Amino acid sequence: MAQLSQVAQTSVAPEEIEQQLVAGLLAVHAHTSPKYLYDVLGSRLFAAICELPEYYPTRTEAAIFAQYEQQIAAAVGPASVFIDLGAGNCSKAARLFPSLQPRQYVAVDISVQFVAEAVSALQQQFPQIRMTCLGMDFSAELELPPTLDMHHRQFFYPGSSIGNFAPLEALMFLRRIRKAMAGSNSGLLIGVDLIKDKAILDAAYDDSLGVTAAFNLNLLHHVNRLLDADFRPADWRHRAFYNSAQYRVEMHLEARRELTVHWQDGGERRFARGERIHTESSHKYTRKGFIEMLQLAGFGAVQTWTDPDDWFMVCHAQA
Ligand code: AVI
Repeated sequence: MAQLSQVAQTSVAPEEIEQQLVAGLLAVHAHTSPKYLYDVLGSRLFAAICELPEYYPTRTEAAIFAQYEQQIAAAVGPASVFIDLGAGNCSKAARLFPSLQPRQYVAVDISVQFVAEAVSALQQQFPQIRMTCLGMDFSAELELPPTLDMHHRQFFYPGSSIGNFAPLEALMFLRRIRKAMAGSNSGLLIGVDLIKDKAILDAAYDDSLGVTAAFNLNLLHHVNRLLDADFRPADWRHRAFYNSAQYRVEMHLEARRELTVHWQDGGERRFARGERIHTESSHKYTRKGFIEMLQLAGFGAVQTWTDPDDWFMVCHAQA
């Protein structure tokens, strides 16, 4: 049986996490990073969101990959080192393996344990592909092992996760990816959610079963564990809406009554009734705007594929 060639983890110090969380909670407009939505339960709730009728991105992107499989494979080219950023259960990359035929697969995720299990199952299905797992918060820095081939590096960033960065951060992130492609024949395959009717966007982030509400409220349990805080989810309401001036869906938690939250070392914050914590932004792009951003980040030729409604776009950008 083929073995995983490498499993490595870089982790963020707990003090850094605490400082970042407290600074956000004490800000005039309280906010938390969207990464705190993803503890074990949060990741499961996100997987459930992807199955919801209102949440179109996952199925629309999958349909684009299925319809344009051959064209996408031709853009990526065979025998690549396929680097999956935020690999999760690796299912999106695995679906492309038969057409892409990568030489090596590198699954990168903040949770190396979760991804390592998925990769060992995949390794048995595709013994000819060398597989590596890297546990890292690649949103902050992208340090790949020096042993990894510099040539034919193809990065994969599906699911419109790029939208969870503010536009300037997204540009910096794309620049870091571009810099990590020093060799020839490299590129980026990325999924991007496009601007559309507000009603469709509002429903996608505030579904009728309340799964997205549970996903958002679960952040409070996660923060309670990380900060030894006393948030009570019942005191908070999920709010999600498309902000058309900023081209982004915003998720907030809104206090149902006046309350004070306490955390370790005597920290506290009073929230007025109706006051909010901004927990996530999901930026939407136009095709033209995103191509311009790729060019600003230093990429070369770009190819795009969309669904018939132009709701979602898959792009391949050459180094
Ligand atoms: C992971 N990310 C691309 C999702 C999005 O659509 O922004 C997260 C999400 N938040 C609420 N629903 C889905």
